[in-house]
Formats: sequence, C-alpha cells, structure tokens
Amino acid sequence: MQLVRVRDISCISAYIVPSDDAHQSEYQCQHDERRAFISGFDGSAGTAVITRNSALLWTDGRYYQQAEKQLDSNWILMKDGLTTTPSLGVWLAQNLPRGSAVGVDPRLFSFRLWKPIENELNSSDCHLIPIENNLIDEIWGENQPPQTFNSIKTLKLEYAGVTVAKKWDLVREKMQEKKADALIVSALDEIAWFLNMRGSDIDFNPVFFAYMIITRDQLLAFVDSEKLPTDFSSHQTENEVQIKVLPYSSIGLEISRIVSTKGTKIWISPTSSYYLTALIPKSQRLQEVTPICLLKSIKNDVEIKGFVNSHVRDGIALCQYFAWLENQLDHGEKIDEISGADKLESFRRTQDKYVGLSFPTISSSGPNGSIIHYHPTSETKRNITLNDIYLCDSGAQYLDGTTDVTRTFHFGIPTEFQKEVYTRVLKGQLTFGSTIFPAKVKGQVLDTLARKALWDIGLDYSHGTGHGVGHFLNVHEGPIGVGIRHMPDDPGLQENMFISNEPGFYKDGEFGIRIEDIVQIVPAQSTYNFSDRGALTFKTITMCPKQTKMIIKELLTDLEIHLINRYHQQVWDNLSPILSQQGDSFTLSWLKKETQPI
Ligand SMILES: *[C@@H]1O[C@H](CO)[C@@H](O)[C@H](O)[C@H]1NC(C)=O
Ligand SMILES: *[C@@H]1O[C@H](CO)[C@@H](O)[C@H](O)[C@H]1NC(C)=O
Ligand SMILES: *[C@@H]1O[C@H](CO)[C@@H](O)[C@H](O)[C@H]1NC(C)=O
Ligand SMILES: CC(=O)N[C@H]1CO[C@H](CO)[C@@H](O)[C@@H]1O
Ligand SMILES: [Mn+2]
Repeated sequence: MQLVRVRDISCISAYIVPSDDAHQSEYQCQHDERRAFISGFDGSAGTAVITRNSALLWTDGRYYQQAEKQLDSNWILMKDGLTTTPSLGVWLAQNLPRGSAVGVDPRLFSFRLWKPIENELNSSDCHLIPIENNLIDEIWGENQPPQTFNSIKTLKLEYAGVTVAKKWDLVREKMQEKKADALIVSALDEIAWFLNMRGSDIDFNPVFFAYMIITRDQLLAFVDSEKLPTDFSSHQTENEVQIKVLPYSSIGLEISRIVSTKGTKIWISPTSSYYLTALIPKSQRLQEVTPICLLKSIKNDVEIKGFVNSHVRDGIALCQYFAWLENQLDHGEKIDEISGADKLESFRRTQDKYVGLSFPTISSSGPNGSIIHYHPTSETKRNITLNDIYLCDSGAQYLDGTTDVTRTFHFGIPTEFQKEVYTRVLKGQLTFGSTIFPAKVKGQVLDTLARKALWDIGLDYSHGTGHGVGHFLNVHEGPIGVGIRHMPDDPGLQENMFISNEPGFYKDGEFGIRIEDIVQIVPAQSTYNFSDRGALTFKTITMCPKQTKMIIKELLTDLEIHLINRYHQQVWDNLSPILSQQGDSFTLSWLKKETQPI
C-alpha cells in the first residue's frame, strides 16, 4: 500500500471522516472523536464527507433526530437506510468531477467498508486514496485530547472462567483447520477477552489499546509496557502462558516481518482496518471473522453464572430507583432526567462488584424519549413528570457481567394510544422471547417476530431488535445480532450466547417506548428437535418489573398473559428475598405492587 502524505489539499476532491478509531471500535476515546469534532454530531455511528463546497453526514435511523439538532446549516444530513438516500460512494461518484481522488485515513476505515466504496467510485473513474497524515488532527491541533493511557487490570479466573492457555488451544485448532500461520487481532474487546485483562481507555468499555498476533508458538501483545498490570507476571503463571510484549506502534513492522516469509498465511478479520490488511499481500491473506470473536460470543459456565448474578444485583438497583422515583413524583418533588440518572447510578454503585456504567444512561422524558439514543445534557434535560412517559435505558459493568436494560413508565395517566403501543411492544418482546427456533438460525430471521404486533397497525421501529452483549466487556458485541439488516459474520444463534430483546416504538415529538431485557439462549423443552439440529429458546435474565398499568389486557393472548405473569413471579422470587434481607421494605412493597399478576 502506498500511503500518500497530503501537503497540498488540492490533490483530493473530498475527504472522508469516519467515526472509527484504529481498532474499529464502536465507541471511541475523546482523542478519536474526529467526526464529532468536525461536524458537531456526536452519535456513535456516522460518517462525514467534506468536499470543496459541501459537507455531508451519513447516519442511520437511530440518529436522524439527534443529527438534525446537532448539525449546523453547513451540513447536509444523509439519512442512511432510506431507499432514497444514495450510499456515500454512489453520492461521491455522482457529484465529484470524473477522475477525482477521495482521501481517507486507512487506519480509521475497515477493509470491509473500503472495498465497496472503491468499487462505487470506480464507476466514474474516481478513486480512494489512503492519506498518511490525518487532516482532522491537523486542524484540531493542540486542542485534541491526548490518546488515553490508562493502566490495565487482570481479570481473575474466578470471573473469566477459562485460562489464556486454554483459549489459545482453541484458537490454535481453528488456525490449523484453516492452515493459518498467524492471526492478527485488532478488535479491543477480543484482545481483552483473550488475555483475561481489562482496561479503561474508552469510557464505558473496559478495553485497552493493544494489538495481538497469535501464532502456533508465540503470543505477541502490542501494548505500551507502562500500562501493564502490576501482577502481569503472576497473571501469566495463573494463565499458563508467556506473553511477549512489544510496543503498540510496532504492529505494522511486525506484520511486514511475518509476511516477508514466503508462503505464510495470515488470518485477519475483514473488520480490521484497511491499513493493517493492505500490509498483507492478497495471496497471503485469509479474511474471515476471527475465531476469538466466535468463541467469545458463547459464554463459558463461569461467565454465565456471573451474567445471571450481576443481573440480579442490577435488578435490585433498578427497583430501588423506580420505587424512589415514583414516590418522589407522587410527592411533587422535582426530578429531571439528569438527577434521575444520577440517582440510579448511586443505587448501582452500592452493588457488589460494580465497576461503572456500560453506556451513558438514556434517561428521557416525553418527546426526548423519541430520540432513540438520547442522553440528557444540562442544556437539554427535561423534568420527569406525571404527564409524560419516562423511558430509561441503562446498564452497568460488573466484574462478573455487563447489563443493559430498558423500562418505560407512565407515572400519571397514559393515553389509550400510548397503552396500545406499549402493549404491542410488549407483545413483540414476549413473542420473540418465547419462540422456539432451530439452532444456528441467523438472528435476522427472528427479527420479524418482535415487530409483528406493531406491523399489524402499520407501525415499526427503526433500530435492531437485539445485539450480543460482552461479559464485563462491550455492551454491544458481535458477530451476532437481530435486526432487519444482514449481519455478514453471524454464525447463527447458539446455546449460551447472550443477546438483548428490545423492541420499541417512537412517536417523534411526543414519546418513546422501549422494553429491553437480556436473554440467554438455552435448549428448549420441546418435543421437536428440528431433525437433530437442536431446539433453542431464550431465558430472560434481566430482573425488573415491566409496568402493567400500561397494558391493555384484551390485546394479549392467554399465552402472553401467562408469560408476563410468570416473568413477574420470577422477578419477585429472585429479588424479594434480597430486599427483605437488606430490610428495604420500601422497595419491597413497590416490587410487590409491580409484580402482581394481571
Ligand atoms: C475499475 O474498473 C476498471 C474497468 O472495469 C478495472 O479495469 C479497474 O481495475 C477497476 N479499478 C479498481 C481500483 O477496482
Ligand atoms: C422543571 O422544574 C423546575 C423546578 O420546579 C422548574 O423551574 C422548570 O421550569 C421546569 N422545567 C420545565 C421545562 O418545565
Ligand atoms: C437435539 O439435537 C441436538 C443437536 O444435534 C442434540 O445435541 C440433542 O441431544 C438433541 N436432543 C434430543 C432430545 O434429541
Ligand atoms: C435533544 C433534545 O431534543 N432535547 C430536548 C429535550 O427536552 C427539552 C425540554 O423540552 C428540550 O429543550 C430539548 O431540546
Ligand atoms: Mn441494548
């Protein structure tokens, strides 16, 4: 790959500003928030394009409203996902002069995204060129926050469950099957999981900046040695491995060294950067999702136990918060979106093994709830009142698991329409959550189950139904997912994967409704076994009541009534002994009320 250093910007007609960092992380540290810096739009997904005379931003349905608010008049919002919106590459091909060059930093762009754009541009003789110096960094200058450099902690086997040596064995097997000599790993959550270590370089995501190269007999970690945990040596002993540490910045050199041996085959994920991928000659590349990504998505026994336990503790904090909130509002106390979110965090902080939040709390009242990824700021916060729907989507990191849960309440008198759509969202969640399906069907296949009750009255929601969840790792975890969109690396749903189940409905300018649980994939008690493919279903591990006041019972089937009553019984059975033992009779009586059968 020939990296071009831009001295005179007249050599490019457009510059793409992706939201990725060099590891293609979903969330970035402030240093890497280049797209937010240049455009003002700070949602987690979006790509900016700057040409000589225009500035455009592509983002998906979750962010249309937020982007409209945050972009100023210099920017054109391109609503990704609408059939009328051209893709970025098509737009550039149609709007730039024939033969134009489009620049992009190849570290910040995955190979998978690069290729189709290259092809789209080719139709008008335009081309994508890798630019060595990042133009946004040059504009940002000394005000750009520095790269984070936080120290790493080891995760003990009592939480991780499986040694690094054992994980390496499993990876080695897969490498042998594919005849790969080396595996390049650039995804931060894969590295953290594999090495049984956690960091804090990116807010809410317990990861650290590093790369990894795995061969049959060597485990190379590219990480600045000052960041290493103080117990790094005993960690290696406990995990029965020797990890060779090299400087973070030497990853490119090492890849070039490995590929210089003729005939070596290098495994790299198509989601890794174009920069790393292009260092490997095409004939030596194996471009598939890494075996670590797949192994990580199926939780081991210790991770499963931790997931279940952390959700019980999280449920206690949620109930304490909602009980408190309802009581405050009943007594005319003033609570706003931020003071509410802070109170919830304070309840979580008292829970055992609590580390931090897993994403910024979406504490949203009334119309703000219709902004799917809203989170309150001191300028935009609204009061939580008896007249509005309150949507609260939040989650935490515990040493033994990661949580993500949404509940929607109306503390006053909801309208019939609000009750109807709440009930239909719940129907979708119950239908999806109770379905029995053949092992390894792709998540996409099940998506419709969660939408049907809304589709019946011409309504829908513009986000996915479910995403994988990391174990004390990223709250959004691939390669699985449930949504309208095809997930290219989805290996199909398998026992002991954990995903979210979160249908919703949003009325712009009025309210938002979402109900979200985390579910574990478990064998189904079924007389059928799909010709020995295996029958699977979901087990809900989130423990928090869903407001029954919002339900129109007549819209539910007998089975759905049974399912919601059974869920509330489980919540009561799991949480009430703990609240009793803690002497929290206030929350206990709220829980009693909220878990009554309908
Ligand atoms: C662009 O298309 C032409 C003609 O189809 C082809 O020869 C060329 O290799 C393509 N270039 C790239 C970069 O794909
Ligand atoms: C929210 O409540 C505070 C305290 O009562 C009040 O001063 C403020 O005007 C309210 N804000 C809105 C938008 O109603
Ligand atoms: C169903 O199929 C799975 C996968 O082949 C197998 O492991 C399981 O034992 C089967 N269960 C029954 C009850 O036959
Ligand atoms: C992002 C956003 O639209 N926030 C809105 C939340 O509600 C307050 C109060 O009504 C508005 O001022 C904000 O604009
Ligand atoms: Mn979620």
